Amino acid sequence: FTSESYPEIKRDPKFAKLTEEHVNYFKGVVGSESAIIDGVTKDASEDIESFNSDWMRKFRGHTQLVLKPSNKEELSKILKYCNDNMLAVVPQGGNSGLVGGSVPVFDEIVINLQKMNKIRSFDPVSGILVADAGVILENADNYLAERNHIFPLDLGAKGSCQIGGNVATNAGGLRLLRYGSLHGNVLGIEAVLPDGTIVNDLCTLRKNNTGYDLKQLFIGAEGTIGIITAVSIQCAARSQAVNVAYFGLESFEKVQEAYRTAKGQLAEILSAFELMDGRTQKLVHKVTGKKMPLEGEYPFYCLVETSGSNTDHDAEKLQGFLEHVMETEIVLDGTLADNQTQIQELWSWREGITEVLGHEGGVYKYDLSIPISELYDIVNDTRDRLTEAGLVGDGPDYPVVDVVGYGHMGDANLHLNIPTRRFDKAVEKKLEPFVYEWVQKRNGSISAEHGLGVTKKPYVSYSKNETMIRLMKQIKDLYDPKGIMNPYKYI
Ligand code: FAD
Ligand code: 2HG
Ligand code: ZN
Repeated sequence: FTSESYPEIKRDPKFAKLTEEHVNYFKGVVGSESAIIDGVTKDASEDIESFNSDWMRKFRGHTQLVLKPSNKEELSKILKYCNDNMLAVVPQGGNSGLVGGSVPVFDEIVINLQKMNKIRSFDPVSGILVADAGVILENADNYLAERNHIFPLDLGAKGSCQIGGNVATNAGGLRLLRYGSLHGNVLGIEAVLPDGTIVNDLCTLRKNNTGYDLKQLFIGAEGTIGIITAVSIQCAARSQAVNVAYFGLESFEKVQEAYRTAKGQLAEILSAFELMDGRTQKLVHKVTGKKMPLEGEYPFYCLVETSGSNTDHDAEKLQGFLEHVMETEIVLDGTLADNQTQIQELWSWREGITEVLGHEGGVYKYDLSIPISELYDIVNDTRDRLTEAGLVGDGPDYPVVDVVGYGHMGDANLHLNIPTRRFDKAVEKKLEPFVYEWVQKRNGSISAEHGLGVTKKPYVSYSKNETMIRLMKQIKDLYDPKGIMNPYKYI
């Protein structure tokens, strides 16, 4: 999609168009090497295209300018100038977001945080890390690993996403079940507001009841009220003993039983419980060519991870759990990994799904919160609906390759994905608003963890009532009265 694919979104004429004078100002602030320019002057130092298109290659904007400030003072000058001159901006971290929020819709200036990438401090007693927003998640976690701690968030895009982007999207990921959401773990935030004000709320206290907790507004705001420049975050001690089991199951009822049993028997050492349907696993096999972890084929799979402090104790617990779920036929087959290589290999069958889904063309993605007992029904209902319409099948005549589901079972968060050979209006019409209505009927959420971006903005009323939307708009107007921050998205 480019902005032309959204005829309903028009470039807002209140925003100024970039001029050579603007560019000269910005170059004076960040230096020529930190301003990637295309179209205004001819000295583009880096390909601007990668900043204009998103991870899925689904959304593409037309920015002519990418700025990479090195510190909050530079950023403050940039934003104040943009605000004074009505120049729209898009904050950008690792550009791994899945809702089209991190790239421009039209010609908004991209402000990329990659140069603000220093760890500021770590306290091994409290476990509190303070780091710049542009630190890549995996780098933060490796830094913590050397100090026997763990970042409380992990996700498949860890090698490219930034912790500022993670906080801005309130990313959930693979271990939310164990460590909780960023709303609980983030203790403080430093940010720059559109008028250039530097907000220093980089508190490193676990407890602080001294008025409205304003940092929470930035968590999940997707760059619509300000740009996060640093975060302080509570990190747990890293577990010494990690084990992963991968199971094949005959039905979603059995997956639920397995989850209940895991919570009961593995209790405090359970650190992840992930769901994959058989179709996703076949797709990973087909695209990567890797041998499947289990001999037989099953309609459902789950990945269970334990993290504890005592290897013998954990192994005993896990062994007991395995014996129980096999004897009672809750699971039909399983395999266990207890060294790092095997563990990573099993995780790749879960973490690698997003990547392989895009293999044949485009993907329609829905990131849903649904009451757990009905979590998988949306996949069957959607598949039936598209099949009845003659849209799913093998071969080029059919736009839809398959309808698959996977996700964070422990968080009742399902990723409904419809991989396609091409984007097709007939498919879109069958999917929307069907999926959103389905979710609304069950009081679910149309965006569990990826955010609203440009894709979910028109549908927010399926999960938020009028009063809530009005309050959200008031917040937006208070922080960004001129509306320059990530326009056309979120609200
Ligand atoms: P970007 O994509 O650059 O930006 C995302 C949004 O945040 C945009 O609206 C942008 O304007 C804003 N933003 C970025 N940085 C800042 C900042 N410093 N201040 C203010 N606003 C900012 N998400 C999950 O929740 N769970 C998962 O398990 C998960 N797995 C993924 C796996 C893969 C393979 C991929 C590609 C994505 C996955 N995601 C997942 C999506 C997730 O949103 C992003 O990976 C991540 O949180 C975004 O970080 P980023 O630095 O790439 O941000
Ligand atoms: C995951 O859990 C991510 O793997 C991505 O949130 C989900 O691609 C998706 O739909
Ligand atoms: Zn996810």
